[in-house]
Amino acid sequence: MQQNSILLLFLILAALATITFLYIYLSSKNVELVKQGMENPLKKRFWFLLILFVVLSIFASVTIPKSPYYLFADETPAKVVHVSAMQFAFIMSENAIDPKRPSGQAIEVPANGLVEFRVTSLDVNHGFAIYNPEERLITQTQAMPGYVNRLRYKFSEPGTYKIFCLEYCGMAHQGMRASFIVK
Ligand SMILES: [Cu+2]
Repeated sequence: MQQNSILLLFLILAALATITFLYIYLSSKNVELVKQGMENPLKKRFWFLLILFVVLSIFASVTIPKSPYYLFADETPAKVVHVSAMQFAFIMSENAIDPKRPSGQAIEVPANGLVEFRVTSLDVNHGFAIYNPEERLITQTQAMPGYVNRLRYKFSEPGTYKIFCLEYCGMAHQGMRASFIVK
């Protein structure tokens, strides 16, 4: 119900914006000035927008497939790690999650193998950010209640990797951290 009214509001605003732009476009045609011999400014604008559109389309078609959403999309992961974020901890398990029974063992993942993290949250939105042994942020996703976000990565360097929450989630947010080992 609420979604429908938001969609309706969006459609009304989109229609208003279209009418406004159409009005500006039609009122700026200056037919009289063109008749008097002035160069039609709309032609220049048309070519500018066409070239801009072509350049941006080429740019987008090259860069979008390289976005992390498609990273290792057609490979089977060597290891799957289930992650449940909660105030104020990460529960990580090699089996599908049972939040009442965390494994307690440190998670180990293979170096150079494809690792898939299946990340969700048991309460509010959290961040799931992985830092390498030099404490540089290398990849991250959101932990959201009701959703499982897949994060795929290949860790080339063995060592202890840290996980921090990057989404402010409450009073003890800064203490929300975990780690795993790449071997
Ligand atoms: Cu947090």
